[in-house]
Amino acid sequence: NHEQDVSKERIAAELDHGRRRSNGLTLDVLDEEELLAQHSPLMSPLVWDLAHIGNYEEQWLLRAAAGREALRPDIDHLYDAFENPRAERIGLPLMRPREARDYNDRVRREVLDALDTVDLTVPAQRGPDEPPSLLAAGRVYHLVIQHEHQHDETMLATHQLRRGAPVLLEELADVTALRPPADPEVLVPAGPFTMGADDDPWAYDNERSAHTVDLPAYLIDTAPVTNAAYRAFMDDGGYRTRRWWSREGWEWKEGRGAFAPAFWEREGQGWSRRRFGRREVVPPDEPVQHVNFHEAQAYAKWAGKRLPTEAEWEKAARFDPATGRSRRYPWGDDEPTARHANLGQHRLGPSPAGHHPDGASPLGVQQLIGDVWEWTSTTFDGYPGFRAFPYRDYSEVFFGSGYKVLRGGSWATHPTAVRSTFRNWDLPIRRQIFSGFRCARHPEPA
Ligand code: AVJ
Ligand code: FE
Repeated sequence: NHEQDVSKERIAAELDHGRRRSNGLTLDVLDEEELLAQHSPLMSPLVWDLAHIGNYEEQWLLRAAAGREALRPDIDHLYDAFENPRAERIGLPLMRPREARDYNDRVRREVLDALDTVDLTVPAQRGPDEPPSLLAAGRVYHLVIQHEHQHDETMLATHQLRRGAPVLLEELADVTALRPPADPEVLVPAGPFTMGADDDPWAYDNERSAHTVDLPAYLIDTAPVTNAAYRAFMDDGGYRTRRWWSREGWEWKEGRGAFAPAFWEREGQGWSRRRFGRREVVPPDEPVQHVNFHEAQAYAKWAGKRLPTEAEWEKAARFDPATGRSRRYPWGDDEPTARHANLGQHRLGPSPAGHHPDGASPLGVQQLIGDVWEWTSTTFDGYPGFRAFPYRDYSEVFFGSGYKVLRGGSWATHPTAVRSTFRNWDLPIRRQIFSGFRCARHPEPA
């Protein structure tokens, strides 16, 4: 029952977790110069993300949800993601780190003050022609909490692109039991399942509404594709063989001169990689990450398989054949713990394939949530009856324009910011994100 989860104490605690994390990626670890610098044209200066987080919170939790007067309407345009492409943010008159910290603190104090008086028990919908309520079930708070964590993951991608001595600490690998799946693939039987969410107070507009999707039977990998498996593709000339690649994929690869996942470097006969300022041998058993959609698609074709569609991914990640019900997570409806999934930046990378057996789906598919975002073959679009909430620019403006859907979250994703219905999207050429994949295929005729 999701209703029970909606408490103001929980909201305040989650807001605090997000802020500690944001500060831990910025003010606590980098000097002013590094915070103001642009580490890659793909990314914002970290101080932009930081003040954007505060400004977003001001706009949605202070002004829109609590009806309070604007604190800094003059800066809205600086921190508007659409007005300012990432590569241009360095040229804006941005707040300095200290100013951003003071601003964020001030917004947060007022938000917590207003939280005491807002009513989260209002109906979700007043009338058929009224917009859905921002406050009902704490929905707008959940969106803002997730927004901060999404930017924290983005800031981690900036850290990965940054040069210089390591600044991020890795908690000792608290990897759970290694119990690899019995088979490399499982058969998902044909039939309908419920895709998307109606009553989840954390769901974004693009996860709604719940609808029935009937799928033919398919096979899906029980673990994400590993570095070792990906190397077999590379060693077999995968990056030199035209027929494994789509036209756009080949064009990207040739234009870029790509020959391996991002951050990999040749070392003797093997490969090393850069990870948050350290150089290390590529671990064979970890899910491959920093591959883009084209690379994932080429590997799948080489392997005689294909990428799963988004619906196939979601069915594998929540359908329980015993009850016919769709769960919130592969393991059930309980919120993730370290036992279930590698989420929340405890490690600075994925867990080796075969870990987190307690996070397996009823059909025995592992590591669907956490570790690496998984590319699907589906172009990001709205579900039937889509209705933008709370604003068109969150999802709707990206529909139908060639963004590919990624599912399941990564090691860098906070547990509140992912579930089996959560949809992420990016351009097919992007690989600075913590992206990997698993394959699917048509079952052999019996
Ligand atoms: C859902 C990760 C694609 O970072 O572009 C952040 C999330 N939206 N601020 C992004 C988002 C507005 C979004 N992704
Ligand atoms: Fe944002």
